[in-house]
Amino acid sequence: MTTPSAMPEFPIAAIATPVGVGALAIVRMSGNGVFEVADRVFQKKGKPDFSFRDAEGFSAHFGILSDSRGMVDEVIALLFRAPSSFTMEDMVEFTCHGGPVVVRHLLQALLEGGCRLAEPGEFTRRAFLNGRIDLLQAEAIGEMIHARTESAFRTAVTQMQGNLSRHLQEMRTGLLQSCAFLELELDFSEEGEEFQSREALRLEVQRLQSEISCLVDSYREGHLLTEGVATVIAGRPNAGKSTLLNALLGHERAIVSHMPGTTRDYIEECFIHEKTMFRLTDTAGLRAASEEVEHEGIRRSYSKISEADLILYMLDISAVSFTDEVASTRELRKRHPDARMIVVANKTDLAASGVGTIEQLKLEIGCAVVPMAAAKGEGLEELKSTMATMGEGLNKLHEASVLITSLRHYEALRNAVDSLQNALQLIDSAQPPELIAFELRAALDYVGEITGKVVSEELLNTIFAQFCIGK
Ligand SMILES: Nc1nc2c(ncn2[C@@H]2O[C@H](COP(=O)(O)OP(=O)(O)OP(=O)(O)O)[C@@H](O)[C@H]2O)c(=O)[nH]1
Ligand SMILES: [Mg+2]
Repeated sequence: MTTPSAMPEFPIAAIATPVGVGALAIVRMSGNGVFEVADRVFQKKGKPDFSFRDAEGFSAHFGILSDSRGMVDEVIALLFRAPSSFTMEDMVEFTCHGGPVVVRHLLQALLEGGCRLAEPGEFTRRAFLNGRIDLLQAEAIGEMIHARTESAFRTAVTQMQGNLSRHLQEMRTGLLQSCAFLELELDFSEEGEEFQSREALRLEVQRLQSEISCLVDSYREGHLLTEGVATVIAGRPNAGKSTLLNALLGHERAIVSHMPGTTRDYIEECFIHEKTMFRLTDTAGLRAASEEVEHEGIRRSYSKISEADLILYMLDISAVSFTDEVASTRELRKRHPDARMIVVANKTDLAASGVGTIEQLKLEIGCAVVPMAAAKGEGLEELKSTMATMGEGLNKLHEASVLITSLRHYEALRNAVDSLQNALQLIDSAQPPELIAFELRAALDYVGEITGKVVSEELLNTIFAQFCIGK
């Protein structure tokens, strides 16, 4: 499974902390030969004979680090001996003062000393290739670093601890057992012996299929946790959509004007409320547009609506053409049954008969209706708390130990469910064991793709390319 680029022929080095000014920064290296490189560039204070080769693992040393032009900085060197390190290789980490130029010089010294610059995610990739973590855990590290909400963070931590990995491993063991029985039958085909009755096999495959299906279903909530709730503000021109976007964000992001058709292209911004992240999209108002640019804007509005987890349908209650708006919201709900919807009845300050109409709307549309005067910020808190109820459900979910959050895992598991479904059909139609075993093997491979038991070079490249250099 090792590859030319991942072969530990050269030690690798990279800056592990963000570029910029800070109190401290870390430059790390890993692989065969890091102690020799460290000896070339580092001089321990008061111990001229000190050598990393003789020092113990988990030891810290204070000294001067120099490149070819002289002293770079006073640093602390942390030494890790294989296999007790993040990558399971020999590692040295230097903590220096956190200036961008200092850090660059330090890295330069390590490159001159015999390291090569690490590729993105290469430290984590080595940790995976050397068997310290599986692919799921490696991805969880990436998700944890990028988590922007408490719940996304908790889910990543759970995944990093290996709960999902263990669950998948149990499934693989079950599948392997059934495969082994079927393959034994092939060896004893002349005797026509069954090592596991077809009924028992059927029950086992069914059990695994329903367990995997549960995981597949958890993706809907899981991806909302990590990627945020895709929330689209839609409605007719001039309803006050851009005013609402600005009010939720707390700053003037979108242009607001009394001219209908102001917003042409959609605008996306993140908004975090009560631990949940919402990806807000303000869209062009929906109407029969005569002009080409607006027409394209409206096409994009519909496309965003079709990807939404939550639709905030906004209407101007002071001008509401009641039957038209009821028809529009019903149509949207019919077309997007999976998305949740909140109707925002805006401009209550202008509508004398507002309250009556809102009650009517609730009855006619059958979903949450929040009255609002967006321009004054009235109703904003009620809307936020209605949005948060969706978030609350999500925040409870992270306590459930296994949850699918990545599209890659979702697709692999869906393929596994399909293969198991094929296997069930073959069992029911009394097909020969080799055909059934073939489908079980396929399911086994799909599940194995997730943890990295079965994995291609291309897949690894795609996964680790998303990491930063130094991780
Ligand atoms: N009276 C009143 N006016 C509002 C309220 N909310 C927004 N408006 C006004 O309504 C007009 C349209 O607001 P926008 O936020 O631009 O509306 P929009 O839905 O984004 O419009 P398009 O981008 O054209 O689709 C502006 O003049 C706003 O000041 C409100 O609660 N009360
Ligand atoms: Mg607008």
